[in-house]
Amino acid sequence: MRPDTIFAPATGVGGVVGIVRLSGPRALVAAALLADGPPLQPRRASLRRLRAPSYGGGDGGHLDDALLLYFAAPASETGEDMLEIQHHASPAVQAGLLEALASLPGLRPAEPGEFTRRAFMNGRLDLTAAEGLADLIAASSLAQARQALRQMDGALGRLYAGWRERLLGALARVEAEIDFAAEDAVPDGLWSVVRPDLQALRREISSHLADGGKGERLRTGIQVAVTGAPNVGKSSLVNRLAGREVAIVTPLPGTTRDVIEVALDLDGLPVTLLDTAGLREGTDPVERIGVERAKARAEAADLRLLLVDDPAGLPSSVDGDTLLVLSKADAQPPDALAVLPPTVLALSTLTDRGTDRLLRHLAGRARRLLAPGEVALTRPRHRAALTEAQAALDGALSPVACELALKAEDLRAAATAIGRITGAVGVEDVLDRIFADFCIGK
Ligand SMILES: Nc1nc2c(ncn2[C@@H]2O[C@H](COP(=O)(O)OP(=O)(O)OP(=O)(O)O)[C@@H](O)[C@H]2O)c(=O)[nH]1
Ligand SMILES: [Mg+2]
Repeated sequence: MRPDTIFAPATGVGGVVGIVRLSGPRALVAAALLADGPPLQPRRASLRRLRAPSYGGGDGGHLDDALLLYFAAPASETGEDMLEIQHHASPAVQAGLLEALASLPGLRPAEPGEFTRRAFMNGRLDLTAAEGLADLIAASSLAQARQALRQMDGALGRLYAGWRERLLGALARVEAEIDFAAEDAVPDGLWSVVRPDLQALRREISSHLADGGKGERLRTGIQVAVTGAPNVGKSSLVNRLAGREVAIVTPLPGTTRDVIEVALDLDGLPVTLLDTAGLREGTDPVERIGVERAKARAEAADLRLLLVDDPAGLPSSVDGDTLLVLSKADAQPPDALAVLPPTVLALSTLTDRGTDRLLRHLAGRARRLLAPGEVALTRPRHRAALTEAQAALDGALSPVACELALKAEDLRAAATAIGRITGAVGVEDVLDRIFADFCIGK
C-alpha cells in the first residue's frame, strides 16, 4: 500500500518565515495543485503563488507567495518525496495553508515524530540517531547540543553496530563448529579462538556502562539545591546567579515555600538551581509542606549549597556533595572570615564576594559529572539493553563447561539486545514510545 502523504508545520511561533513540510508520494502533486507555474525541479528553490484548491470547498483564493523546495525520493530526509513550503509566518497564512493541504486527496496531518519514523523505516538513520535528533531539538546548552549532534552523526550507532557485528561474527563461528562437531570433523574447538575477543568486548561494554550515567545526566543537566535555615540569603543567591528576580526576597524568615527552579548555562553545561524553603520546625502548615519539599529535593540533588549566615553555626563537616557557604560575608566580623576553613566559601550577594568562585566550583562539578566529549550512553533504554547483552555474554563466557549450542544461544541473545538499540532487530514495540517523544513536524 502506498503510504499517506503527511504534512506538518516545521517551525514554531514567531519569526517572519514559517515552514510547512510534506513527505510522501503525493508531495509533488500537492505542489502542482496548490502552486501556479511550471513543475518544480529537485533541490531548486522556486517562488510560487499558492492558491486554495478550487474544489472541495476551497475558493481558489490567494494563500501566499511562498518559496517551494522539492526533494525527490530517496535523497531526502525521510527517504520519500518531500516538499518544503517556506511561507510568510502569519498564523492566518499557516492555517489557510494547512487547511488547503488537508483538503487534498491522500494527504493528512503528521503524527508526532512521523517524519523521523519514516526516515528510520527507510533506512536513513538508525534509532540512536533518531533519538539524537530529538535531543538536539530539546537541547538547551551547547554541551547537550554537541552530544546530540554526535549521536545524530551516528557515533553511538556505529559503536553499537560494531559490537553487534563482533557478536554475530563469533556466533557464526560457533555455529560452524557445532555443524562440524556433528560430523566429528573438528575436534579442537574454535571457541578458544573467539573467546579472547568476546572477553575484550565484555570489558568494553562494562566500561561503557560504568560511566556514572554521564551521558544520561547531560540530557537533563545537574541539579544544585540551595538549602539552609530561613533568612540566610538563599533566594538572594539564586537571584544573583540567575541575573534576575526569580524568587521573592524579604527580611522575614520563611519567605520561600515552593521549590523554584532556575536553568543556568555554565560553560555550556546545563545546571538547574533550586531555591528552597528555609529549614526549620514551623507551625505554619504551608511552610511545613515547603520544608518537606525542600528536604526531598535537596536530598535528590547532585550538589547542595548549604548556606549558613552565622560563623558559629557552621557544621564541622558535611558530605562530599555538599558545599558549605558562609553567606552575608559583607556583614561578618573580619576575624571570623580570617579563620574560615578553606572548604567554606564566603559569599555576599551585596558585594558579590565569592560569586565567581562559586560559579567556578559549580562549573567544575558540572564538568566532572557530565564530562561532555565522549561517546556516551544517553538513555536508560540503551543501558537496559546493554546490561542484558552483558548478562548474556557472561553466560557464554562462563567457565562452566557447557554445550556450544547454549553458548550460541547466549551470543544470539546478546546480539539481539544490542540490535534493539539501533533498531537493527525487532523494535516495533519500542518505536511508538520513542517517536511519541518527538514533536509534531519532526
Ligand atoms: N548583608 C547582607 N544581607 C543579605 C545578603 N543576602 C541576603 N541578605 C538579606 O537577608 C534577608 C533574607 O534574604 P533571602 O534571600 O530572602 O533569604 P532566604 O534564605 O531565601 O530566606 P527564606 O526564603 O525565608 O528561607 C534579606 O533581607 C536579604 O536582603 C548578603 O549577602 N548580605
Ligand atoms: Mg527564600
